Order: sequence, then structure tokens, then C-alpha cells
Amino acid sequence: MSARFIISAAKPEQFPPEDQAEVAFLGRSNVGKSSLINALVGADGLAYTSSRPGCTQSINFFQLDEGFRFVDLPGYGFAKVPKHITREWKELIESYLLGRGKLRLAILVLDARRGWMERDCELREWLEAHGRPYLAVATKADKLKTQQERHASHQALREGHAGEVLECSATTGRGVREIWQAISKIKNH
Ligand SMILES: Nc1nc2c(ncn2[C@@H]2O[C@H](COP(=O)(O)OP(=O)(O)OP(=O)(O)O)[C@@H](O)[C@H]2O)c(=O)[nH]1
Ligand SMILES: [Mg+2]
Repeated sequence: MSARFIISAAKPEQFPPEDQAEVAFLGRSNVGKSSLINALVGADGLAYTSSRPGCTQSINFFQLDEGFRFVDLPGYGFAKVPKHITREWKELIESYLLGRGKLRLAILVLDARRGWMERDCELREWLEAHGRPYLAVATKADKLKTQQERHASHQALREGHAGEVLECSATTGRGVREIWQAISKIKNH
């Protein structure tokens, strides 16, 4: 699977033409969206990752070799970012999610250790209200070291939502195959 960076769009006018199916990655700051993209395409440095939250500040588009794209969205809910910037991100993200006809699947990335947080639930409700298909995944599963931690994680993931949440890890590659299965169902339509 080869992938190539196309553009980092800070405003909607910079979005590439809507001529291909897109899979977008959404979730809180620092949850591991960009790392997950890299794990899925098997290219470590493709999407920029950082331990500093708020690292991805614009919408990054990646061209995949089978005629569809991955879209890395900025994370939401990072308190240290000034309010006016948060507002701009929100507008940018909403304009993408509302207007993008070729968005086929939103991958809603959660932290396996924390489960559904308020902002995640809000986003899920928003996606449901707008009829956007999504897949919820819980990443950083490698950080659940003990049986007790794993149990607490399953509990937290179940509590927030009745639907299935796929466990994964960018570090170990767990869940990557299952996420690809979900993507391959939509990418050719
Ligand atoms: N152990 C572990 N660490 C991870 C995993 N995924 C991401 N990380 C780490 O978590 C931090 C944040 O990862 P990013 O991929 O940059 O997170 P992001 O969601 O893109 O963050 P923003 O762009 O700020 O919204 C980095 O230090 C990563 O190395 C994972 O599956 N396991
Ligand atoms: Mg990022």
C-alpha cells in the first residue's frame, strides 16, 4: 500500500477536488489519529505525529494508491489551544464533515484507556444526526497491561455506546487488518 501526502488544508478552498472516496480520521487531540494512519499504510513518517497535543492543526489529505484518500483531521478538545483557534478548527472540521460528498467513512478514534468521553459522544451523535457512516476504534490498546486494565477498558467502551468498538494499536499493529476490512467495504463505491 503506497500513500502520498497531497495537501494540508487550512481552509475549505484548499480541499482537493471531490473526485475520490475519502476515509476521515476523527478524535480528540493526541488520541493517536495520525499514528493510526501511519500504521494502516505501513509508513512511519507519512502523517506527522507528536506527543504534544494539537499537533495536526489543519486537514491533511493523503492519496492512497487504489484511488481513494485518507483524511487526517485536527483533534478536538485540547484546552491549551486559544479559543479563537478552537473555533476556527471547529468551522474547518464542520465544513469538511458537512460538505464533503465523497466522505464514505469516518473513523472515530478513541483512547482504549479512557473509553467514550463527552466530546467523543458529541461527535458520534453529530455523525449520526447527519447520516455519516462511522467506525469507532479504540487505539493505544497496547497500553492496557493488566487483565484489570483490559477489563476496565471494555467496560468503559461498552458504557458509552451499545455499538461495536474495534480495539487497535498503532504500536503493535493490532486491529489494523480489521480496520482495513471495514475500509475495503466502502472504498470502491
Ligand atoms: N503506546 C502507543 N502510543 C501511541 C499509539 N498511537 C499513538 N501513540 C502516541 O500518542 C501520541 C499522539 O499520537 P498522534 O498520532 O500524533 O495523535 P493525534 O491524534 O494525531 O494528535 P493531534 O494531531 O494532536 O490531534 C504520540 O506520542 C504517539 O507516539 C499507540 O497505539 N500506542
Ligand atoms: Mg495528528
